[in-house]
Amino acid sequence: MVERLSAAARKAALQELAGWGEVSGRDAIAKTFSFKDFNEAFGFMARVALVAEKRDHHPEWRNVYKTVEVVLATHDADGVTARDVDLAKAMNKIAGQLGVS
Ligand code: H2B
Repeated sequence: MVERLSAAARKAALQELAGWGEVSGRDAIAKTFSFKDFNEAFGFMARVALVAEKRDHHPEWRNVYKTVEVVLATHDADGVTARDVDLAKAMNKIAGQLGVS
């Protein structure tokens, strides 16, 4: 079982993760991605879904038109772990490939 990150480790990880922040009242990290249009937002979600399924680590997310609100936590650990940090990095990379930070 993967370990929850300490508050200090989570903070350090967040400094390397553009656009990600803490969720108030919960041990989780979040980012809202904003795309050009729905097509691009859904394309992002489709790409991320393939990565998430491969890693067996899945986001909580909500799409409204061209935005995708993402919350990451490791449910099995009831908090943020390295698996969330790694998925957040992958999401930033995929968004970057679509021309969005
Ligand atoms: N996703 C996330 N975000 N956290 C988990 O703890 C988790 C998951 N666990 N996806 C996986 C699936 C687990 O439920 C299965 C049985 O491996």
